[in-house]
Amino acid sequence: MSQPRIKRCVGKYEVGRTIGEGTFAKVKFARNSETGEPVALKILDKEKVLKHKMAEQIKREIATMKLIRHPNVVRLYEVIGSKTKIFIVLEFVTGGEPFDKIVNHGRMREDEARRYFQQLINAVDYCHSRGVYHRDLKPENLLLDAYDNLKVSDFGLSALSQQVREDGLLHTTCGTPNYAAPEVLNDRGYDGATADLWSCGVILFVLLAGYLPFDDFNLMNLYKKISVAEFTCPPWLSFSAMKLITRILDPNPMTRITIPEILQDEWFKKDYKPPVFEEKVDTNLDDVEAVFKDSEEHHVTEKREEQPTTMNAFELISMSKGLNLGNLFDAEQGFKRETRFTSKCPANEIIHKIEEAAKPLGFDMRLENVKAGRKGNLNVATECGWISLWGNDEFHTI
Ligand code: 3AM
Repeated sequence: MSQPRIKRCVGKYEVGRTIGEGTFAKVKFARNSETGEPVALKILDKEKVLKHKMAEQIKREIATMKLIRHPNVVRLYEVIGSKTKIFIVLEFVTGGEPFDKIVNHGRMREDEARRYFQQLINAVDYCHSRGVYHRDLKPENLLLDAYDNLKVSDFGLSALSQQVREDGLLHTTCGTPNYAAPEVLNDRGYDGATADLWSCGVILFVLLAGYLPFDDFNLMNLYKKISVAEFTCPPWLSFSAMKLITRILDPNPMTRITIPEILQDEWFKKDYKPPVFEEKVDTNLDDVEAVFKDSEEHHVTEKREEQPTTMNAFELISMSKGLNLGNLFDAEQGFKRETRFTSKCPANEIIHKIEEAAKPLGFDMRLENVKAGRKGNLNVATECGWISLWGNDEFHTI
């Protein structure tokens, strides 16, 4: 028989299954119980965030992200905090990841890759123009919506991934430097804009080639290859695609192609559609402030509730003495009937409904053993004059 479902709520969000483990957080599916809207909840450990004195930077980044509205950037709706956790409420993106397509079907046609790349550049350009840099662009951060549009996630949340670096988790969860620019690996300080562009170049290469431009089992060798941009384009690449990739994967950030130059590139320009987005964004940042204040009044509660299980007909029959088909054949037991049902409604609502239905029929209702509380039992006894036998058209008096 099905077990009672545990319902977990964070504020107004009903939390569901785990979607995945990101680089710095667990991601869960959730639903806004007021609007029914699905969301993705990124869950962070508050203690870790605060321990590393990253709060100010993370707060700034989250606040900036709330101001970003772009069709190719995963929307950050709000941030909420409980006593121990920080929940970043994000737009739920349903179409999977473009890199799953490569894993399942191999490299993409140039037209398809170009469309994703154009959307990626649109997102990156928009965020850069607002002073937000990704600093960790890689396949896991690219999602697809139901209309096959690219959405970049974790934009501007670089403080969070740096946090993981300090925790040492980078080596296990986001340990791959394959997408990082040479100047990022040198770690001598870098410009976020040009570094992001390099990663876009690696992403474009993977979309078109089906494999990484820089790869080596040995990390030192990999670093060397990246630092001098040692890669070879596959023979099936068009000359103009190859030219663009080579201009992006320039190891010198000072001479690397810029976004305005990419927008003028022949290969890039084909079928380009400029993005349409909301210019005016009116956003309240009180929630961001509240999460990082340590007073209890700002915390949401995390609740776990046992949900009534929805039962199928067989489960109902097996639970219920009254509905045991044996009763129909065992004369000794008489016609005592018991019907069980489950409902998500509160007890008083159920009682009210039963009374409403029973009164006009002249039934005498008695309520027994009503225990208050979430899991209290409720027995309703009624003296009734009529009963309908299951599967029989006639009514029998008892
Ligand atoms: O573990 P996988 O790769 O299946 O796609 C993201 C990744 O899935 C998903 O959560 C996992 C860890 O990052 N994810 C992240 N943000 C998401 C969002 N806003 C998301 N899925 C849907 N909507």
